[in-house]
Amino acid sequence: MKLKKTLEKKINEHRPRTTRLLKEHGDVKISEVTIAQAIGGARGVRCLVTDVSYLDPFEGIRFRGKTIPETFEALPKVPGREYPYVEGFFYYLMTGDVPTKEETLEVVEEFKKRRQLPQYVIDVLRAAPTDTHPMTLFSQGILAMQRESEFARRYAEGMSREEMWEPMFEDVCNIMPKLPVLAAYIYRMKYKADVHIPADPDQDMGGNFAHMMGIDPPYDDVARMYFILHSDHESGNVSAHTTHLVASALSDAYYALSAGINGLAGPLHGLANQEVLRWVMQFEQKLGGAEPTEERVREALWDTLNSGQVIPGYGHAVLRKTDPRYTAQREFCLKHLPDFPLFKVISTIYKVAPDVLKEQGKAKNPWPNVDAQSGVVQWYYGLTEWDFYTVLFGIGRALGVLTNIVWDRALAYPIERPKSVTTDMLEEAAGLKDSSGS
Ligand code: NMX
Ligand code: MLT
Repeated sequence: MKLKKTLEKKINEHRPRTTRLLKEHGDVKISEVTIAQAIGGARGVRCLVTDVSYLDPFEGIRFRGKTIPETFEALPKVPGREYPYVEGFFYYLMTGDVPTKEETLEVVEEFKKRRQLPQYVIDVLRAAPTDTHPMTLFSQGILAMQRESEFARRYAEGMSREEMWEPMFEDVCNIMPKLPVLAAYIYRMKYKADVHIPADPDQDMGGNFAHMMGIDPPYDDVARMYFILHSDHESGNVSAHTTHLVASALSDAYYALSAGINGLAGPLHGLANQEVLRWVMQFEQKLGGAEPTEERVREALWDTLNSGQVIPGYGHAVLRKTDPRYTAQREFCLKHLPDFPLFKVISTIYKVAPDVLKEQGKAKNPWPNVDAQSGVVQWYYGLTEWDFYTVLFGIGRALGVLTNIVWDRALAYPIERPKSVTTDMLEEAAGLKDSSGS
């Protein structure tokens, strides 16, 4: 595969940069840690390295240096469709090179060969109680396939650190194409009377996902847009960090991704996309047919805050403006579904919520994140089962976190192991106590 050859070349070019930084400039400080950061979730502590994406608080995400519109513009598009091949984007994330149409199609064909789900995964899914959350099934499905790991097999045989990126890459190329198939199986098992649709040999990842979900075009393009937008958000977010952390123990990609997906399933992270829809539906139920005016939305948002809950889809640990992933999906809605009532409610929340959060004065970022806008697009195209939404996020997120762990092995990043301190030590550092404890 051209992708693998290009990646190998990039890795060989990159390795001396990391080695030199480590050997000759390892003492240069790039961050300091305060007590607030140690207690407060390491917010703002610079202690992770990735070149796959970078998140500027005001500009938002850049994938390999390109903004979202630049990324969509640069990559080869599926003929007759608006959005690029997900496979071409995977090539781009992995190497930093925009692939040609031929290079993209080579990945499309390779992924088709590797997308078949083993029967034992289906057996695992079917053994779960019917009320099992789709994220649990998704994570279990990934973990069940760990026995296929090339990385684990090669490690057991004995391999050098320099070689490790290669079986990691193979595992990643085996996992990635199976994820949309796994997701579609879970969806149809849970919500579509357990009636399944076989893969279409002529379709790329986005197209085949829409087909296996049983949702007509342009949902194929919605899937491509969605997977690319959700792929990566630098390295400190819970799903990326967890995947990286687990892989740093030389756990393989199956173990690491399954763990990352478990983190994504938290309501302060990826699960916020289902929470947004749940919030809107509860709000509409309470309205009982009355118009969702700005005043009524404001009242409902205050009720949420006053009952000690967060407004889902708003706020961010790094961003300090409207998430450009929100904007990209809002623009999609303005073009394709401007009059959809649910979109109007989401837009009214966008008008009102930032001022409510500013007035409350707690959230450092009162603006919406990606999750505030993603559910309405899904709902419009018929995917109304909101507890499935985070699985969609998980397929997209896998593109980024799996790329990162290939590079982690290529650059021989060591096991991650930050140091902890005790509360006594913090009190001593703050001058509240001397070392005798008094
Ligand atoms: N609604 C109500 N309160 C909020 C919100 C919000 N949307 N966002 C932040 N706060 C509160 C936060 O709980 C904290 O309260 P306290 O001082 O009582 O502990 C205070 O504001 C300061 O928090 P921040 O420093 O602004 O935010 P932090 O970096 O700790 O957390 C999030 C970031 C994203 C977890 C937080 O904004 C949040 O809970 N948002 C709602 C859930 C959500 O949309 N998550 C999805 C994030 C994107 N993703 O896909 O992962
Ligand atoms: C993400 O996409 O991972 C979220 O926006 C959370 C984050 O970046 O912290």
